[in-house]
Amino acid sequence: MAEKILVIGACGQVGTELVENLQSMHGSANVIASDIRTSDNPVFANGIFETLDVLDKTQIAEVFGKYKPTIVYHLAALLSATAEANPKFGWELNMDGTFNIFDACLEYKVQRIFWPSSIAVFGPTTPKVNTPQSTILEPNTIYGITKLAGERYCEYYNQRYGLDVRSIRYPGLIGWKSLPGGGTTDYAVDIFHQALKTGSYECFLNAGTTLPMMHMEDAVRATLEITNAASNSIKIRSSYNISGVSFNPEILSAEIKKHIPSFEISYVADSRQKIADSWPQSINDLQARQDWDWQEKYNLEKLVSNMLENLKSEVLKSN
Ligand code: AKB
Repeated sequence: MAEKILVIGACGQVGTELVENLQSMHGSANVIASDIRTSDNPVFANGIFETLDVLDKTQIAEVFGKYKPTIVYHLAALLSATAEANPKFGWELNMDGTFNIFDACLEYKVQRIFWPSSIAVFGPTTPKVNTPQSTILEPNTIYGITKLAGERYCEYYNQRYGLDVRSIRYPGLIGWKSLPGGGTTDYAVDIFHQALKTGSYECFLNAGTTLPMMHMEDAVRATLEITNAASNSIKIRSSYNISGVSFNPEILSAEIKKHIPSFEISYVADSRQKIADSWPQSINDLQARQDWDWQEKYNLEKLVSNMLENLKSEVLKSN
């Protein structure tokens, strides 16, 4: 029987690219994209779309009842900077939304569910370099607190109710097909757009702020690989560390300069600096490599040339 796949929070940075991949793997008729808002990205015009607010249990029951999904990707969340600006709503959306979706998954006997965690589960007391899978978890942002509580919730639902939930701790994600919104790592996408449009970029993080990052193609592949892995290979039911590439704004801008020699970067740190300073610089993902064969494909050089090559035509089109 064909899988029926429901993507919740589909219009976001990860959702948009995930839906496109799922449509080509399973056929548009088997992928239900859902979000509280709509998007004019053509990917949604090609398939099924449902409006879905994860805080509205009636709407959730309608969508689950109508499609009876076998696999659910629950991506709806407020990211770090947006949640910090509205902590109560950040908690409500990220936690109550997850409770509602997990309960629906149990009720409608969903076979597998993917829920994204983040490097935001780590905090200022976590070892910053080559951060281990199991380590001190004392996040000091509301986003990180919801991600840590969510991880514990994933493991609890797996152990208590047998919910087959899989999760990875996303680093900052960098892709050219969709825009991020409300994150601390968003500079690493904005910088490419501005480099091509104006030839300069004012960065909201300081030059030396090293953070773990990943090309979106790697992130979507990791998401699909962990969700499709044999259940007995998934040993960690909270969330897996995964690593792509680590760099800071100065290193990234030097790599961009190899392609656009006149590119200039300046630095005016804002409130997102404090969030970035609480996160690790690099991640140890040995466990993901061992358990489900995780392997990234993009290093910094490949990531930068891929972003500039693909965005060039997009930016030219919009000018
Ligand atoms: C953010 O910056 O909030 C996200 C994340 C690292 O989870 N990109």
